[in-house]
Amino acid sequence: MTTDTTTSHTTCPYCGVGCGVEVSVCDGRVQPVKGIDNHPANYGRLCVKGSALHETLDHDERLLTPLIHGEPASWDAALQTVADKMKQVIADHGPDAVAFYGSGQLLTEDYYVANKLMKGFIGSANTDTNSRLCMASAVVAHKRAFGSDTVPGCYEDLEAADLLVLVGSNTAWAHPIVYQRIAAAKAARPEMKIVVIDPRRTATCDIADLHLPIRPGSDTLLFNGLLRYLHNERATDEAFLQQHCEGWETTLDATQYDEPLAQTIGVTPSALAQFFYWFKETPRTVTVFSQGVNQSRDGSDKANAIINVHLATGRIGKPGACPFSITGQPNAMGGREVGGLANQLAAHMDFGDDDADRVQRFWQSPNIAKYPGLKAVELFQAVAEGRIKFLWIMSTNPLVSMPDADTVRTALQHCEMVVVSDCMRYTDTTAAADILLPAASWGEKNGTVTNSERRISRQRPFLNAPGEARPDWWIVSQVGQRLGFSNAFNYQHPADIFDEHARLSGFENHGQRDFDLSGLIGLSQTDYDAMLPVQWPVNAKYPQGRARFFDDGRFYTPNGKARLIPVRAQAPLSSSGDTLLLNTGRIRDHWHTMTRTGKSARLTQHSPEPYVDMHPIDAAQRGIIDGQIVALSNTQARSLLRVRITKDERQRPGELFAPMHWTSRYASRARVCTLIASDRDPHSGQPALKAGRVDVSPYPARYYGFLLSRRDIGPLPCDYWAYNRSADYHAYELADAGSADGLLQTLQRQFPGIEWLHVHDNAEQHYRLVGVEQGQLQCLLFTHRDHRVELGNRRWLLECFTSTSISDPERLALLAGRPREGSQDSGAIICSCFQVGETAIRQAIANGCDTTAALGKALKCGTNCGSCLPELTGLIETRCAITAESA
Ligand SMILES: Nc1nc2c(c(=O)[nH]1)N[C@H]1C(S)=C(S)[C@@H](COP(=O)(O)OP(=O)(O)OC[C@H]3O[C@@H](n4cnc5c(=O)[nH]c(N)nc54)[C@H](O)[C@@H]3O)O[C@H]1N2
Ligand SMILES: Nc1nc2c(c(=O)[nH]1)N[C@H]1C(S)=C(S)[C@@H](COP(=O)(O)OP(=O)(O)OC[C@H]3O[C@@H](n4cnc5c(=O)[nH]c(N)nc54)[C@H](O)[C@@H]3O)O[C@H]1N2
Ligand code: SF4
Ligand SMILES: [Mo]
Repeated sequence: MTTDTTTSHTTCPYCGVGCGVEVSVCDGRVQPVKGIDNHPANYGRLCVKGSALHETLDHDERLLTPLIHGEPASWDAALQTVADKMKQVIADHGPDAVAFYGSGQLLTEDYYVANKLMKGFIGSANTDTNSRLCMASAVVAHKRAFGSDTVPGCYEDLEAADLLVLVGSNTAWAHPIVYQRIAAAKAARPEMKIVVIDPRRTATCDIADLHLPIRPGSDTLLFNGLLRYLHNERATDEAFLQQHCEGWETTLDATQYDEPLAQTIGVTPSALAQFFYWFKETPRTVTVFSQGVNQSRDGSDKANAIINVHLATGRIGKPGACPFSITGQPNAMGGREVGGLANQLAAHMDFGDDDADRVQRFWQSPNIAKYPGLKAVELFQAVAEGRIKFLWIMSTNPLVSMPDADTVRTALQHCEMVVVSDCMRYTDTTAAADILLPAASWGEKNGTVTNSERRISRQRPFLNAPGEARPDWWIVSQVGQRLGFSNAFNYQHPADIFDEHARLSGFENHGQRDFDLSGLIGLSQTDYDAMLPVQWPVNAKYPQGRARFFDDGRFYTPNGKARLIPVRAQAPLSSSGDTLLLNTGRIRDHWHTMTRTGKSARLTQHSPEPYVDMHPIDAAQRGIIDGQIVALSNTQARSLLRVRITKDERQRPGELFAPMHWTSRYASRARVCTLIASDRDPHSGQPALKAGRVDVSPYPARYYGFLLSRRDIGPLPCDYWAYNRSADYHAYELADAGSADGLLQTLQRQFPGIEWLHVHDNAEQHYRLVGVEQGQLQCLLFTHRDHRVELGNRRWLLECFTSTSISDPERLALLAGRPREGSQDSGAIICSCFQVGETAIRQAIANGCDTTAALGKALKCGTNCGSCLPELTGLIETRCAITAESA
């Protein structure tokens, strides 16, 4: 028997680390993916999300054909409808009445075409992107300081640093392979110091020498304080400041503060002193910053406060020394290159006369945008006010990810036409669309992405797109042609687009612009296919790419000097009265709105439910007990989440943390963005997504429970439900303040004529219902008034859905919720790769495994992607603490 295997090298579609992924397709089946050994981002490693990529490629819930008002349509009809509407709106109301809203998950080629169409041919700059929610503050800070949006360093700098400061970055979960590289560097050089600055004690703190749990919003105060300290200690680099910087005096002036700094920012004086001292003493310092900085009402100032201390100490452009804005999405950086943000034109050029003229000549465009367009929040406001009448959303899910997301939903209802290009049929945003366009997905698409260290890598296709799905560049080009711009959008292959993008970057550049791919002009399709990962710029001076910018002390400002930016610190955020601060962000195994990771049972099990972390004091004040459902509410919305009362000072009092990931597809009321106000940074327009304000109260549940079903039942008629699935089952967690009657009726409708076994005890709201059909378990509902009552061995129950038949004695066991001979619940899955649960890990630790290596040997946990290593360490440490206490 022969097997037909093809192997491709591509790039992970998740985070900005940009890991190389090797995919083999054997007789049409995608094999478990591997890291590419010599890819400079990951050197063979993949994190748990990357390792599970092959589990997310099925066509379940894919959008397979264009839909006009829910009805299948031909591409021709859909594209013509879109183009006709755009023409009409532009004719009647001008170009600013149409808008695009894109994403850092588009490939560079897709993004380039969308940006060119809007800014160069329609003549409006109303094309913004979810990068507004992500990197916009860092972009402002870079441009203010360097005159260009340049990330100065590279991943090797993180390994070479003697002091690594991680600010508002949960690297362990959000950039796991960078984290592993840092952890390995620290293991090799234990003298390397790591400082984490984050109000929460995150998994990233596990490798930290020092954690500063600052009050949220106090980063500018902290870094201004550091600058003043460095000045007082004469630890600034006077020569560098003199020769290569300006703005020092005014910047220093702005760092005045009156109150004792440590107290104001909420850390101990000794911890603060330690951090300052290490910073002063360590020339090789890298400061990594992410959303705890960017997503703030003063995100740009926070970022400049960080860059200021690097400029003042000359710690930039040197191995192991730079400020490092780490990007979130796989192509956040590519989006910035093409000009995806409404306030950029293209190829790192702005709207000034020279740039606009240059880009117009290059594109031969009839109508170039002359001024910036609306930024995301304003853009959706303009939709709500009827100023934008046509909106095209590509590769993003704003009804989940935008602040005040319910208002965004209402805005779309007022829009004359909403077009959504997505790979998936059922998202909150596709539900609001008039026209749905099916996009090709990862594995089907062909193009390039740029990671956090400016490294361009190829995403190569290894599957055919299903149904009628098409690449985004093709979809946009087709509309461009139908708008009458046939020549400008006559692309045949992404390589054509990449070539044009490279040519524009080099056009009349003469070293004036940092972004320059002139060395990649004229690649044949074969060269493009074979392109190896390379860091921009790629030009005559740097034919192999450039690892570090500013090593020559030259910046992209008119006089070539970097600018220190005076930033006045605002007071830290604080809770007021009963209202608590709501911090939001990521969890380890989910990606954004879960459209891809929600398909992998392995990934879902790490955190199967939407939750909120709460400090024990706040919980006690409100009579909240661990594990119950709580309501988070404010004037905008109300959410229901499972509460986790935190231990070990993981959470500061007065502050909550909730993951951003859950959508209407996965839970009844867990879109936390509905609770967040649209406050934003005045310079970048980036919303303060980490700074919600909510009241919290116990949800008066009459019953709690769970439902397991062989069939997808969709949204359930109960107040709280949270959904996850595998190939064999669909699982729901439940709670409701009313009776379960509606739910029981739904089940009877869903499973007509099947055999039901049940027991119930009304007083306790204790139901056990098991539905069997033709000897096969179909459905199972267990409820109880008290969420603490353990209703059965969940893992075993789920396994029962994999068996083809259930024997008579087993039915009774099912009703009891436990296998007859009694076995232990494996507990929460800690190691997703090898499906190792907490129970087995605790057992092994009790039996003497006192290192992660020993656990790996005994159970294999932690030996593949390594994402669970921080948690394994935590379990070992807890055990040691208990042993020490009882000794
Ligand atoms: N698993 C996973 N990984 C991802 C993603 C994902 O969805 N899932 N998404 C990717 C994307 S697009 C992005 S942008 C990145 C984001 O990566 P990160 O920025 O690392 O992730 P977040 O969890 O959003 O936020 C980081 C931390 O900021 C802290 N923080 C909140 N307020 C403040 C503050 O005022 N000051 C400071 N110093 N810290 C604060 C939070 O407590 C949180 O721990 O992750 C990328 N990687
Ligand atoms: N509360 C809170 N909100 C946040 C954040 C936070 O920390 N807290 N973080 C913000 C940040 S940093 C980000 S980046 C955003 C992310 O938020 P979103 O961009 O809204 O989230 P995604 O789930 O990544 O949405 C991508 C969508 O595009 C589809 N898609 C995937 N690939 C393709 C493709 O190739 N083509 C097309 N056309 N569609 C595709 C997916 O199915 C999905 O529906 O969330 C922001 N919102
Ligand atoms: S760290 Fe994980 S999610 Fe990020 S690119 Fe690498 S494999 Fe993908
Ligand atoms: Mo992001």
